[in-house]
Amino acid sequence: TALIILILGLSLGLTLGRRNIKSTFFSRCEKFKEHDCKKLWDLFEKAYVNKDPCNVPMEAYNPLLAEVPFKPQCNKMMFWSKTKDVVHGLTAKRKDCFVTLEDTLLGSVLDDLTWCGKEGSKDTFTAGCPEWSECVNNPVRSFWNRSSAAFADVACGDVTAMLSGSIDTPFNSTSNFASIEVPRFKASRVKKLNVVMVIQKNAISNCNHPSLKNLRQSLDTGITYSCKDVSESRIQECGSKPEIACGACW
Ligand code: C8R
Repeated sequence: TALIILILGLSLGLTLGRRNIKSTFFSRCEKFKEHDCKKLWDLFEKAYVNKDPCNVPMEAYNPLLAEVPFKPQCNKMMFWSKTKDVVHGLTAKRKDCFVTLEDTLLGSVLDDLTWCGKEGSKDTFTAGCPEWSECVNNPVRSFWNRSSAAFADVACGDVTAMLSGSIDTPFNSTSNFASIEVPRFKASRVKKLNVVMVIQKNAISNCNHPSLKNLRQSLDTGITYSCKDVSESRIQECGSKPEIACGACW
């Protein structure tokens, strides 16, 4: 009996875990009208189900991305590295000024979720999946890599990036921002990159940091660069005062 209870418990746990990501996917997806969430879930699953969770390349998500391509939103697109909470604290309130990948359907549906499949199973797992750096081609990492690339591909006009003054290397070559997004900004579409250095109380770097030289050098010729040190409180103020014009946030 103990064994039967164990097996029942395990399979119930698995079903609930799966229900969980599927129901999260649908409830988040349904907030965006005019989309067939069932079709999107099926395309999403096809990317990783029944596959070795260390062998899901970026391209596995091509059919999903093709179904809901990102629209260019010139002068509003916001990129970030190691500043996710500050950025989303602002963009949640100032959708009139900025859009991040997490404000798009796919980005918001999959934000903060973990998922993977297994060879020989039609299930989606949310536990026991590879960690971010355990293997490059894991389902979560490949999704963010593929979607960041597609989001950066449509960047246009003046683009903003929030980097962190609280870390040693604000522009780190291993980040998605440095390795995937910046190389895709094209001078034919992007006029300017405005870096906002988020300065928190214990800041250790700012716009003078040497890593930003690498950022300037990796920009396509013709894209103007600027960098401004902005306190976290000023960013929050922009979020809490809708009367501040987008261009006057900092
Ligand atoms: N981007 C990357 N990673 C994202 C993401 C996103 O939009 N959304 C989420 N939730 N994540 P980091 P970075 C998760 O190291 O590497 C895009 C991933 O699961 O602070 O420079 C976005 O457009 C991953 O674990 O930043 C942004 O501009 C971490 O967040 C860059 O790429 C990666 O966060 C940020 O990527």
